[in-house]
Amino acid sequence: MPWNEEFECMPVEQRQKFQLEKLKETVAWAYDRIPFYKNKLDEKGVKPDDIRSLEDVSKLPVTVKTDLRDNYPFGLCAVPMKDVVRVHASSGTTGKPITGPYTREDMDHWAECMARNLWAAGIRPDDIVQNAYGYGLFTGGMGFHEGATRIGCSVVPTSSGQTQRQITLLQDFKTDAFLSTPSYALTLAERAEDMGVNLRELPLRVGVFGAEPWTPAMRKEVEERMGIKAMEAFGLTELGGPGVSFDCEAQDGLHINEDYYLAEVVDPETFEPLPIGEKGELIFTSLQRKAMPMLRYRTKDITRLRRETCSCGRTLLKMDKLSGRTDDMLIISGVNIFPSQIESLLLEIPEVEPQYVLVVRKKGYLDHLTVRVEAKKEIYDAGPEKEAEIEKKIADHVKGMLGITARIRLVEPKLIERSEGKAKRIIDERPKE
Ligand code: ADP
Ligand code: K
Ligand code: ZN
Repeated sequence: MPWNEEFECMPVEQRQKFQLEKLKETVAWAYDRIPFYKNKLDEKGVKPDDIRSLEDVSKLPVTVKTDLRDNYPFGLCAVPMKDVVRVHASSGTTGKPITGPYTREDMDHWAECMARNLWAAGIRPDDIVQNAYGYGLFTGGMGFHEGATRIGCSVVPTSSGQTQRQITLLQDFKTDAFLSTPSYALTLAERAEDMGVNLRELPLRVGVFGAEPWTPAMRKEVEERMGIKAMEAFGLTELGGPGVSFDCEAQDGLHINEDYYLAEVVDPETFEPLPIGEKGELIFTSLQRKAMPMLRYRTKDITRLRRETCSCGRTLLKMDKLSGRTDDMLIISGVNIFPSQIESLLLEIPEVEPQYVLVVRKKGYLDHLTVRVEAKKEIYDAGPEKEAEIEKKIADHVKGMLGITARIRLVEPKLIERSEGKAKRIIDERPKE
């Protein structure tokens, strides 16, 4: 049984009627209260009344990250500050942060979306839930906290870091569920091994991981090393944080909380809407947010939507697990590569740890890729010849599978910085344009 059977299993047509009503409300709300949106709609000659079907969403202007930066901190806020009860922010990598204000009602909806996510992962009121997403401005910590509290779990707000203490608490509290980024899950698993703690023998049963890309191979690795089921969460600050989509027991794509988010996939270059089933850039329009409604936000995430009846009974539209962000795409020898493709290949090589960074440099007109990956201890100890052999083996594998030439550099164990939140996988040494 889902957390909210009515909305999660609603017949598609009935839900679409609901979405259309909410879409009209959202467009009018944004138009009337946020000068930025009024100007953008006026420029396009679109009035809120022009939205008569869900397809009409494509008449609306798109919103991009720089729009949020330009309107920092509260230029896109639709309500007076007395109605704002929470502000989160995302630092991004460059420039000013972007903010996410919430009304009391927005907070209530967020908790609902997150409760659906955690419930779908099999988390119940009698579970002890250790939340190792960072608490603070980052939406992860508080978002998961709200959802687990809504279910009625016993929430242990460890926040990220202090890995040894996390492991002690897993043992002492007999934690049932662990929440963190996937890269931190790996950091934790590795530290437990170093401490001589076998996580597989603990009561720990499930983890819900998100906020950064991870491959199906990495999911399997985490499941095996921790002895748990590894479930997934997806979201972004611009749309209120985690709770946008989540996977179910089928572990086959993520269900979108469609009564809160209208999803589209477009061609990333032309913005032309693509039919369901085609791969492109994911765009979301919020349907119930009051403090910061979002019209057609370009996520830069690449995926495919699927309308199908899931074995779990939910009728919510599905998105494929993400293959990458347009921002992270590398063009090596003319081939488009996402870091996730390299990650999948590295996980097939037993002689290395799945701890890696990709270094991109420019040589002439071409981008060159160096993969730094940690050797397992016994390989490192065996010396340079053994290392060279493994480097060649990986390079051949990369060439064979992806058609690109990459330099592979095995580095000593524990050299690559361990992630406590989102892992940094790319070091870009190309000159800035
Ligand atoms: P930032 O953009 O600064 O990283 P956010 O915390 O808002 O700030 O990150 C949102 C982004 O994180 C998404 O657009 C997506 O690229 C990535 N992300 C979130 N959840 C997942 C997930 N489950 N799988 C892959 N990527 C994810
Ligand atoms: K409880
Ligand atoms: Zn399902």
